[in-house]
Amino acid sequence: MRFKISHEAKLIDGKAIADKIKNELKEKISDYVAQGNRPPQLTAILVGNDPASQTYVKNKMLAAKAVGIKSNTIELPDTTSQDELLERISKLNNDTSVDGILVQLPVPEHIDERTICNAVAPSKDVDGFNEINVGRLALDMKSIVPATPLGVYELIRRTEIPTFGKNVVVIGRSKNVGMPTAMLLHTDGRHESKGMDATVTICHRNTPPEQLKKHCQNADIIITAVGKPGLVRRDMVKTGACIIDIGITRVPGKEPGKTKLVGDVDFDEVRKVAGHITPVPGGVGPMTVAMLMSNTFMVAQSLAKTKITNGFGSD
Ligand code: L34
Repeated sequence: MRFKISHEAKLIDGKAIADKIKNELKEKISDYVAQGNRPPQLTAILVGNDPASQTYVKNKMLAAKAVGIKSNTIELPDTTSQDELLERISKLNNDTSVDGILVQLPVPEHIDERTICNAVAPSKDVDGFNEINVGRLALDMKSIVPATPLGVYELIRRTEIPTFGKNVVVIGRSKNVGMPTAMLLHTDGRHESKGMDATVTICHRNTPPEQLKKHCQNADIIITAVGKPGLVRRDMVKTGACIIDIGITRVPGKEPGKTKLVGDVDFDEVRKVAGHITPVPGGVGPMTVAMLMSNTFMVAQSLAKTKITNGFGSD
């Protein structure tokens, strides 16, 4: 009798893990409120009407409601000037009833993303995009960590994928996703910030395809955040590797007029060799939303403490 070699990667169910995190948070927030604190408050600003951004913000508002965070979305037209947006942010920074502030990205082209991210008070910056939080993360200091990289961190940690001394490839070097993800993975776990002690290689658009393949073949964990369907193929993946797919692209579906979401990984083929793999949708996306809730609760707690110690609600 001949044995058929069949193998299928374990699915990392981001939605289920996100639900678990939200349930844990719901309990903690309910205890926090029972102790006499007001519920945490999250305000999102959405400029323009990009359908994907609308979906993501809607998912954030639904999650907030589910865990006991009060939330509000300020919707602004895409003609909003940078000064008007800065004025809105400044008002929220000074509003003691608001804990977390986020400006959903991308913002329209006439608005400078970095100026906007830096305008959010570091203490209320639940996205961790302010230069103070980015800098603190880079220095292994306690900081607010961006939700998507934090989601990837939690997926790896809760799935018990070993990282210490392992080879990780991060594909994509964006400041909001690729860079902070690489930061969490390569840094020393003994510091006050989170660290996973892996050997990290960062690949990007200027990495020659043959080199990308070589780096990936050597990786115990591949994390991709590019937005290019089919980028990670089966021949690039070591048997048993863990694949985390952050890419989200909308492509035409099977039925005419319908679309579907796909990641950067050739899922059906790669799952035959990988050890673990995240799906798209239902992988990193729901984790981003859950970790934003976690950041909002963390910020609310620290702002509440600041109020008690200095008598003021500001930073
Ligand atoms: N300021 N801008 C700011 N903060 C963020 O953390 C984000 N990000 C990214 C885009 N811009 C941002 C998000 O919120 C990506 N992102 C995000 C959030 C939620 C989901 C995906 C990306 C999500 O819920 N994904 C679902 C599918 C949603 C759908 O049907 O389109 C999933 O299962 O992957």
